[in-house]
Amino acid sequence: YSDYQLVIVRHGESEWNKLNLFTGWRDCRLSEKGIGEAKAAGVTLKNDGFAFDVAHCSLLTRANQTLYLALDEMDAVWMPIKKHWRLNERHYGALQGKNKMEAVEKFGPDQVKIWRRSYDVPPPPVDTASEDFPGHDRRYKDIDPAELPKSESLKDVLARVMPYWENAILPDLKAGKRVIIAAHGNSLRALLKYLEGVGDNEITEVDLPTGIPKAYRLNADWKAADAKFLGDPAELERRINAVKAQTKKA
Ligand code: DG2
Repeated sequence: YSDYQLVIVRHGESEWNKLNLFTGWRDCRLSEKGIGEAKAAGVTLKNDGFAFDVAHCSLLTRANQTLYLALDEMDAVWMPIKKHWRLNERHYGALQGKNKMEAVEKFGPDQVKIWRRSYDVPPPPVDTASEDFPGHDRRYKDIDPAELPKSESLKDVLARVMPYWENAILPDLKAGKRVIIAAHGNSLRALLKYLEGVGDNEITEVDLPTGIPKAYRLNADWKAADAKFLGDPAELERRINAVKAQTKKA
């Protein structure tokens, strides 16, 4: 795997993934199971011979916990970590804190699928007075409030991830550094869409599993030449199905 320069990993199962709540920019912790998934991701990376020079992470606790636990398994907690709000999860607007199954019952499966997986339809927004508006959180105090989201489609997420890719991650890659990014289901779906050139319709069928690293070999244009999920394929399928099952009736 020595020619795989980039690894992305969605955080392990969070407390709110477990409770089946839309999370977005709400800041929950990993569940016990998610802690295990994060450590297992580190073990897989170590066993597969991966090593990194720098890490990038969102400003949300669940991604930071995952990165720390995975790096710890690799004896690499010393690693420089660059953190940025542009890697945060998609802002889920007025859905944040709502139960995903209850949303299906209230709005129907088609509408909820559009909110979760469509490329360009954002969920209903919150207003700036809402506790869900990031402007009330001191970790975002230095950011122009006009830049902070009240709700985001995947397209909006891609638009705010790209400057960080161009200005922070790409320079590390171009300097020959091996990079790991710990982030979220939708911020990483946006990056994956860009790197793998996935179409606007095709991306609606892509779900990212919790805690399973995906490794990239990049081409001369710094896009995906080859990409693969690491670890046990059966476990990968189980975790992807768990994400899909969040809005499916048993
Ligand atoms: C989940 C993704 O984000 O939810 O915001 O609820 O990756 O931080 O757990 P994450 C959320 P879905 O889009 O899969 O419903």
